[in-house]
Amino acid sequence: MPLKIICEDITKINCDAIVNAANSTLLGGGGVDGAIHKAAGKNLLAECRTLGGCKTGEAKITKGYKLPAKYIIHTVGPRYKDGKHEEESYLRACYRNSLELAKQNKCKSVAFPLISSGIYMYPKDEALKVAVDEISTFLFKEEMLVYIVIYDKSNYKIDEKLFNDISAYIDKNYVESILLEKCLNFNYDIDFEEDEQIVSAVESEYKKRSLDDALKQLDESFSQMLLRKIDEKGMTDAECYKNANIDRKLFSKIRSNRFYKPSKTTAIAFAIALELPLAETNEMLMKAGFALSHSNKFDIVIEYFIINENYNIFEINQALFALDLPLLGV
Ligand code: AR6
Repeated sequence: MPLKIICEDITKINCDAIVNAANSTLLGGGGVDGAIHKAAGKNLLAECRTLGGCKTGEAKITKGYKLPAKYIIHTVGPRYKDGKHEEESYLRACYRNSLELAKQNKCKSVAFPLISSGIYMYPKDEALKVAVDEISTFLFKEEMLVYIVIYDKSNYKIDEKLFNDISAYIDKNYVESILLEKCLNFNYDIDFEEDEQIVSAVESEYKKRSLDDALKQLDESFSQMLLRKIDEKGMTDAECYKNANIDRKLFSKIRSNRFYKPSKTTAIAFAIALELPLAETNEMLMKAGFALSHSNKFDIVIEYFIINENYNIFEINQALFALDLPLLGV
């Protein structure tokens, strides 16, 4: 099951377990730890006293008491000094051990704060990268719904270079598209170069196929195209829906109903999972009644990742989240 990034107070989340960024005494503190103890009530502290503390990178579980969550998994992140004191491997261990504990306790859904990224000073963009990396590795093997909970969105950071590249791409294409619209309204002549490139890529894709194949594929539905592409790529169904950040149940629905009409974000998620180039992505989207356009920031960001052949859905979602745009899959 998928990874979701959300903006929330973790104490309000209704899922099987929430994770606490604790300290090694497990007896409460500031930040998210303080908020969790406050919301869960005094019985949490009483149970924590019986646990004998917890080492950095390890995790222990308690009941959720007054929280909507059934369990609290307490993990102790590293204090960030300079990145040369095994901070990253301790932080990775926090996610791995917490997820393992959730699995042992049959949790189907777990919510994480960005461990170590507050009082322990781990740089937020790097903390996020570690979180996404460890959680997505876990989700390729296991079925679970995992949330990364961002408390203070204004502090949310993705890799600076990526952010700047995407912003430049949006500026160029979005602004051009708005100008184009204005020019068309005033009947100015305009060079349609980039959109022509897309049209000619689609055309040449069609030319490569025999007429027979092309005719057959004309009335192929979204679901049929998806299953054909999975076969052609030699993927398993699970590889495809996991790479698409889509849960197994939704995939089964699409698989069993050839007329299933997915949402635009689901359709794009599958195109990304299949690593389709732009022309084929548009072809697949058309089957579901959608298209990528330059007058929509979301579409431009998707196009940016496809053109740069970056098909990592979790990275794409981090960027979409940072830009307040809808996420793929989930
Ligand atoms: N919901 C979700 N996230 C939150 C919440 C909340 N209610 N409150 C804060 N955060 P921190 P650490 C975010 O400092 O860096 C404690 O005293 C916050 O914005 O809580 O691992 C412990 O006892 C930040 O991104 O934990 C330890 O001594 C993230 O949670 C020490 O702090 C983690 O920030 C642990 O420090």
